[in-house]
Amino acid sequence: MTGPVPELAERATACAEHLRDRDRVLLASHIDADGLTSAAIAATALERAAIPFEAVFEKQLDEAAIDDIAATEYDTVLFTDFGSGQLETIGNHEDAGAFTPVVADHHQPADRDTEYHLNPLLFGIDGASELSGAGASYVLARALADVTDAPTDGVAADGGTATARADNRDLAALAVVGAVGDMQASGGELHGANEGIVAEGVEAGVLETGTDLALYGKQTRPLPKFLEYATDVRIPGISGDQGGALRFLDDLDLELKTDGEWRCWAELTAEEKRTVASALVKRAVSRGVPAPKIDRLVGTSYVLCEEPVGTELRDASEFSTLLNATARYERADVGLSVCLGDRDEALDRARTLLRNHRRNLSEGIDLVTEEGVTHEEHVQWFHAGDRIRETIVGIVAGMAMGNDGVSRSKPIIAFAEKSAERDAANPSGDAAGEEGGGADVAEEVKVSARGTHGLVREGLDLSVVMGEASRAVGGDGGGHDVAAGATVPAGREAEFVERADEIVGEQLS
Ligand SMILES: [Mn+2]
Repeated sequence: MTGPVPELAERATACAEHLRDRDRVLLASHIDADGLTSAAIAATALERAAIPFEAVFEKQLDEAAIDDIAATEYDTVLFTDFGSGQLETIGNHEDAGAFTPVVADHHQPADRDTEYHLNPLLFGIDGASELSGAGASYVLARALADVTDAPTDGVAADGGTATARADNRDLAALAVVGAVGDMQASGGELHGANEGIVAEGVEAGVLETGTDLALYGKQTRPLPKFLEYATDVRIPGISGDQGGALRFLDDLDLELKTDGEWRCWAELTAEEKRTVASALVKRAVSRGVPAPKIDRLVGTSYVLCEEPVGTELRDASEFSTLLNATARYERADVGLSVCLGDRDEALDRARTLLRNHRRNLSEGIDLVTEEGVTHEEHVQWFHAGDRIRETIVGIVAGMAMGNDGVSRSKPIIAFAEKSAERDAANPSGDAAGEEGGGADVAEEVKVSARGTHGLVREGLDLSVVMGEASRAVGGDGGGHDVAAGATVPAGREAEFVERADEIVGEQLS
């Protein structure tokens, strides 16, 4: 078979054959929505192939993490959603005979290569937009089913579903969640190699696609919130306007409540959806929203049709948000269990994490808005200290832009204390003296910067700003043009701001 991505078929088969002949495998994956779905796909495929395995997760696959992996008794390590960029360190362990790596990744490879390396970038496919880590893992999973004896139990009885399980095509749904989680649905839909995976998922009966409103929360948000919270394309009088969103819905001649409770978008009939969507477009046009923005209101929806209507698991975008919430709070175990089908304890836990995450965001935004930011000539900034977690301070900064006193015409820089995880066991957040490098983390400050796409069009590149300004004060950083981050030594924040202000001034001049 050629598999869902023909260019990768031969390498995928080589990787799969190597895995098939192992007694056991260590599976190491990245902690984010793409990494969790990658791990779930790989774990399911290994289990179906009767290859015993254990899974570990890392936020960053640094040298220490790779050393820890090498110190285990496993002879074969399957890396998913990372590993390509770390092949120098991994290769040193391979040379020393510690383990044989199998890598299913989509990030930029290091200068060194290895035999069982499955990465779209090696075969002329864009890893940033056309295939995710979960996609690469899916290609591997399909090959693994192909090189192992598929269990034939139930094939005759269950027909298509059992066949999809036997050849791992049912895992396409998770691959799509991973791709969407890695922001690969640019312009409202998935492209390139991802399309082949979508097609297999549709064929296997686990995915449905359709043209739909490209707003977040189709499955779980009550209609007024669904419209009010949609801020990607701002519609005056509805976006961010609770009363406006309610009035807009009231004016439509539709029965949008069941037993006094607002329905969600996914529960509407096709006819009702058409009525709301066309009224929304009409409103946008009449309020002067430009045509290219209005186009962005519509996109392709990826529905996991075996999941119940009205749950976040049914919508690829909501599913990935749920997984990111588990990842952000170091609960990869919870995210993985949800991907593997736990619909009880793990799903409850994941939902609680997402609720808490949203509360933390809203408290963070309130804090920034109340205390305000300091305006320099070209940038604005605030220091959250330990009052906003470093893992969410960047999102908070971005969301606060446009609030009272926080401009959208300058990038925003946010500082937060870098500290070891503040969990229940360590509520004070005092990381000093903790194991695992606690002493030096307390001396570093996390910096996050956010801009707008408008500023980027004018020349802003925050990855350069963060990189140069942080290195000027003895730190390091990078990222993307519109969002970037850095770590700087505590006490050097003022110098950092001064340098960043200069660089932004040059970029926007
Ligand atoms: Mn990824």
